[in-house]
Amino acid sequence: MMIGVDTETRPETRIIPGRDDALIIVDVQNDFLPGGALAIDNGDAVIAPLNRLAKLDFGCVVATQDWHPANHLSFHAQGGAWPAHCIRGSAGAAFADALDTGPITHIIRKGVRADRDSYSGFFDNSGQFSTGLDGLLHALGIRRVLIGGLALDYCVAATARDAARLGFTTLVIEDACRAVDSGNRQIHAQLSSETIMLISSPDIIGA
Ligand code: VGL
Ligand code: ZN
Repeated sequence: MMIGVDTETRPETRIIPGRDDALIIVDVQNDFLPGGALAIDNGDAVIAPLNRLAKLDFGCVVATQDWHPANHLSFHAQGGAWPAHCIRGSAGAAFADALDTGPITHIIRKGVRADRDSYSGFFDNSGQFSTGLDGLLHALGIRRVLIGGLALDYCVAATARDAARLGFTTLVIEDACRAVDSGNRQIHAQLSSETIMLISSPDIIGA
């Protein structure tokens, strides 16, 4: 059915969360918030919309955690691109205090091997090692995933691309994300493909 006049840039969307939908909360951890080791501008702004969304009737609410050993290859001291962050078990790796962890049904830890990085919540960056998230979602009968968190241009993007490739209907909730490079407009165009839809939380009934 054709709808509306301004549907070319943003298709009209009314999303009703149900049992075959998963909410995936990506890396809402202290080190990615203002004051953290790898702080993302306004990273804490994702928490309020995610807390509202997590209360809705999803089949599961998955939270990912970047969970690195102290000698992780992504750290500057190892020749990597990032300052040391999200060291497993540290305060920086903990979920943000303001994140309501009550509705979270499953926690997926990633980047756990010293010799691999994993932006995606599904696989390491080489695609070789699964976190088990794909099998979990399939076992729970999930068909559609709604994704928010940090950072839009790294771990959210990688998680969304894998979800779409794996056959899940994939929605990225823009106002529930913040990017490392907030000036990068390309990421929005890259993400709004035929297989990934950018939505905002007011599109979701009840949020
Ligand atoms: C992330 C850089 C390094 C992220 C994780 O969560 O987007 N970015 N590790
Ligand atoms: Zn990391």
